Amino acid sequence: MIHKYDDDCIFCKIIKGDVPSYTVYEDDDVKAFLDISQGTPGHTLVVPKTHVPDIYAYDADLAAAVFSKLPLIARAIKASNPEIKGLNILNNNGKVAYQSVFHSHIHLIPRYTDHDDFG
Ligand code: DGP
Repeated sequence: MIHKYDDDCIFCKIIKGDVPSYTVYEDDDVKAFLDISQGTPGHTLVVPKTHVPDIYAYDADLAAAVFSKLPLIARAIKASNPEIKGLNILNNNGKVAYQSVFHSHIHLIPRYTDHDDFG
């Protein structure tokens, strides 16, 4: 796959290695790295290596290449810490949906404690 690169995109710079990140997983199509916030330890972002702004720009091949990796990466996150009890998977599209970086990415957010407020 030929990867599109955007000079102004922070995630393109991370993928290229020009901005440092902590890599969780990488192959020809995707890179997974720790989110800078780490408000929840292990919070990981999975990004396509080609610059696409959001879900609307995916074709079926790119969707398969990216989303098929989620179980593998989820298992790696779970295996990294026995305290992890669950995982949220989140993908924001558009400013009103709280997207702040316009290179598509999927949040994998591990959860550590049991709580009863989700019903
Ligand atoms: P979103 O709001 O869904 O667009 O999430 C963007 C996420 O990207 C946010 O949780 C913080 C993360 N982020 C922004 N800049 C950087 C960076 O330079 N490095 C890393 N590792 N994460 C970043």
